[in-house]
Amino acid sequence: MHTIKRPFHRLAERQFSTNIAAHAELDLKQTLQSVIPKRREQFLNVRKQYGNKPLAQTTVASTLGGMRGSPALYWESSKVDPDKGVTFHGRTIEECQQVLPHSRFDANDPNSEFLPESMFWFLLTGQIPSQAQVDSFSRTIAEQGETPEYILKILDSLPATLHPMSQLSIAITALNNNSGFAKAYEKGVSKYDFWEYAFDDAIDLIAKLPQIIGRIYQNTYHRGISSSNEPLGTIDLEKDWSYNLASALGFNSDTAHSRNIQNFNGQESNDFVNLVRLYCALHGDHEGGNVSSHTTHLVGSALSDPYLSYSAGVQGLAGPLHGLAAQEVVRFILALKEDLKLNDVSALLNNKEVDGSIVEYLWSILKSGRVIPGYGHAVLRKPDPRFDAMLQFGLKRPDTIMNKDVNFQLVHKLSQVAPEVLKQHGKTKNPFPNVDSSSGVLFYHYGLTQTLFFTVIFAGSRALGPLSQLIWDRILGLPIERPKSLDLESIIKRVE
Ligand code: CMX
Repeated sequence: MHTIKRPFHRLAERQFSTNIAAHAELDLKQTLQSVIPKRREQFLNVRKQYGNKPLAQTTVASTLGGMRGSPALYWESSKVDPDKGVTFHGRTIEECQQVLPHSRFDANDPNSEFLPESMFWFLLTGQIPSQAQVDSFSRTIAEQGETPEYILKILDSLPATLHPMSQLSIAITALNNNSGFAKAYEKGVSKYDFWEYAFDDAIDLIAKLPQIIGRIYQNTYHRGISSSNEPLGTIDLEKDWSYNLASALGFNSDTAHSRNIQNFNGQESNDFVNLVRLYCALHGDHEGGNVSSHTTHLVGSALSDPYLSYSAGVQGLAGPLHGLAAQEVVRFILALKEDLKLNDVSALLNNKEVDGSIVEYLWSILKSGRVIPGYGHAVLRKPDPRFDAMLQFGLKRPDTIMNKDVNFQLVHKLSQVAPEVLKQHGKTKNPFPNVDSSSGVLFYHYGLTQTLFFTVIFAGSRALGPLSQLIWDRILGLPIERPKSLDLESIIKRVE
């Protein structure tokens, strides 16, 4: 392992510059700079003091079984407790909902949700940003939101039949033409300065996701934008990232910035933007071992730039056992509704007969060797608190969702009956709903019915955690990952 010897002179210069002192509040990069020295020192101390201590003894089952339980990864921003679910720098989802800033335009809306920008700030620095800090950060990323023409041309050239996740990973990969990190590396910049370039790339990538995601959606499902002279996905510099993402999708009543393809009124538009905010903030990070996060971290450990690293993570997210599950859940709910002819919300409430037929339906799925989508988890052993938070979004809107939407009611109902069935089935270690159970039906409710597309929005949100970690990987000078692999004979030899 290498030791970082050189002081962060650029950091010191910045911290004491009159420029910063003149402003009451630090921006995101300055806030990060202010927390780096202490954390670096802690990191180096832990490595020095405990470097030779065993952390855990792995088992053959773990090596042959997806490395379950093997504490092999370092991750700064979040932890997943099997019973409590995810915490971000020690704070639960509920606490984040209480303390992280919302859009300044929604100060009086009791149903507004905190911003993914606030979450990114918190993940990266461990500090709760002020409203002014988040407003200014939202502005910064909106200002960087224009996607280069060549990326849009690449997207426009792709067949609409290409999976939207493939389109997304192509766009993110090609965006690495923007990478200051790759250019700095080529110029021979000191490795102690890498993180600043990784930071700039990460912000640039996150900023461009709304337009990229919007373009993929329009091209795939609305035959591009060429037939219309109306604006689409124009970035509103005053508004937050989720607002601009909703605009880019055409799911916004703000026709100055988008086509209003759903004909939303102001309330529907506002609710959809809040759904995007909640969804993206909650899906941003889930410790380091999940496929998308781990892949980003692994590829980044080879000093591939943030665009290449994250596009690799996106490809992992496209797997049906990971990010694709939300689409599977909606398809499952629609099939369940049709097969059992459940078209009326009132028929679902307090109806023991319906409960019985749902249970029977679940058994038929399990007996045919299929999984119940949206249930189970590699780490969690209780209902996913992200599921609860998304469910609450619908429960808080009785007049539009809870008492009106059969799909949402079915998700709610399933969460009450499926765990018992899975427990009796006896295979699943976690018989409870995971995050994917509730998210897709909410998008579906607002007219985003293209289930294949859900994972693309997941990918937009998942940029937050892995890119924040990638910056820390460069701050701490983490080395290239190179775990040991064993063949079957070597395993037998070691344990016999
Ligand atoms: N329905 C039926 N059987 C299930 C099940 C489910 N929802 N979840 C797990 N099982 C089965 C597994 O297939 C496995 O069976 P075999 O022993 O025959 O192979 C057994 O239960 C044990 O699996 P596990 O240890 O509980 O779960 P894993 O850690 O291997 O897998 C997960 C976790 C999420 C892939 C799995 O629960 C699953 O396939 N769920 C359905 C798909 C889903 O909802 N995915 C979203 C996950 C959230 C995310 O990461 O994005």
